[in-house]
Amino acid sequence: ISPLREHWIPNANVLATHETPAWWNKAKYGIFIHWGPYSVPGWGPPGVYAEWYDWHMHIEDSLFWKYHLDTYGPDVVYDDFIQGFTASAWDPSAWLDLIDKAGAKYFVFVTKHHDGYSLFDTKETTHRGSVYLPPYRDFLREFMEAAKAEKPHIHRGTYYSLPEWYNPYYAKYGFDIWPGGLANHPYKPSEVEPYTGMLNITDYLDDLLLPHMLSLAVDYGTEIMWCDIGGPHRTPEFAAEYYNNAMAQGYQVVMNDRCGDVPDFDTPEYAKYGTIQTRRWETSEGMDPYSYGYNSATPASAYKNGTAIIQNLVDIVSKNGNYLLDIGPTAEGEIVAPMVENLLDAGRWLGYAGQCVYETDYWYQNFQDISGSVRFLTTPRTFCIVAFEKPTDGKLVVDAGDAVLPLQPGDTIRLLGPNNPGVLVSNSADAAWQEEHSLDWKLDDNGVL
Ligand code: FUL
Repeated sequence: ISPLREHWIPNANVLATHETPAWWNKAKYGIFIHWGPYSVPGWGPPGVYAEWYDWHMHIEDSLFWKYHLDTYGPDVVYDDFIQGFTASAWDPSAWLDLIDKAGAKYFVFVTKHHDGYSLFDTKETTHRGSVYLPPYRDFLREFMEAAKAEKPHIHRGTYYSLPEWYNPYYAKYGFDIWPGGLANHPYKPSEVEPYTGMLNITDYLDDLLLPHMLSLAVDYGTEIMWCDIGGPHRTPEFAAEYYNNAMAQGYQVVMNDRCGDVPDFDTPEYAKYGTIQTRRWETSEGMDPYSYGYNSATPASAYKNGTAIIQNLVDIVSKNGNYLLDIGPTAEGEIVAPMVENLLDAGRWLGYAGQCVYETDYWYQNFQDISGSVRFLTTPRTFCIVAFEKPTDGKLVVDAGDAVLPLQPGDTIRLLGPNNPGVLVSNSADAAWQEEHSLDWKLDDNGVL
């Protein structure tokens, strides 16, 4: 055993010194993938997550409850959707190619949501996952392997829900499972089905949660442990092994703040900070106005378009955050065309202006009022100004409050854009050159762009 292998111990004070690795800080942009049996009904009313179908369908008279009765009738239970989760059109390479062309540098794949259905090999819960039920596929393994082989520059992460709504072993910890508890659900603890796959479980945390999470770390080599909900956990034990294992293998990993303990970064959801945060953070949200899972009721026009994606990304990055943008594929494994188009639009912008996003840092000046339409980003050699609106009169006026922009007459300015990618604009000294390249924007002698 190398000394490195034992560097981390399951002690919260020690684990609290773990930080987000440099690759994560530089990556800025990831794609979140919510895909599971909830993609089969693929429905939710506006403002409610569609991946919560299993929860809301149990609330009498709720919109989900009504929709479920109208659409499927009283005899269909949530678990009946499992057989509809076919992935029949799934092409992992196409997903990865899209993630790459979108300009994202990592993904976070949902390996088990609150419905407890796993998309990886969970030997502890063989009754409820894609490996042990049709279509008998280890989706996570396939995706990780394809990513490693085809897109090695894209980092590989996993979402994992600590709670399982249906699970009586989880309920023993005193938490609500479905609204109204198990009694309100067609499956009762007294029924053998669907618990047959948990015969060796006596404790949810030791016999199910910890082995699942360690498997994601050690067997699947996840680089991002994106837990959800928190609650009862075995996170110090997990984190020590997760970090030691990665160290011994020579890569660096990160863990979010929903594992119940010792977080590396914070995770505002459908929300952003308005000011620079020195502690690392990541906003996650769907392309859908309010769902991570696929919602067939959302009109495509409501998805975030390329401009919205870029403005969110730049805004977040300018305040020291990352952006984890979610797509909800269909049960067949398709990412619907308008989502693809919008992702590619954003990717095109990143293709010529990505140098002002990736590997940048927030501008340290005390410029907190970033509600306006420009954002600032820095690298050791460049200072980027991103304008969200194109100036109508060809002149960009930057109001940086009391802060002094680190630009001076004589600096070289490079205007990045689809029509003049990478064109170098010298400052006012060379008006003829500017004219020739038909660029209106230049620094005047007062340093005004
Ligand atoms: C939340 C979950 O309840 C949502 O369904 C989604 O997975 C989001 C990322 O985290 O807490």
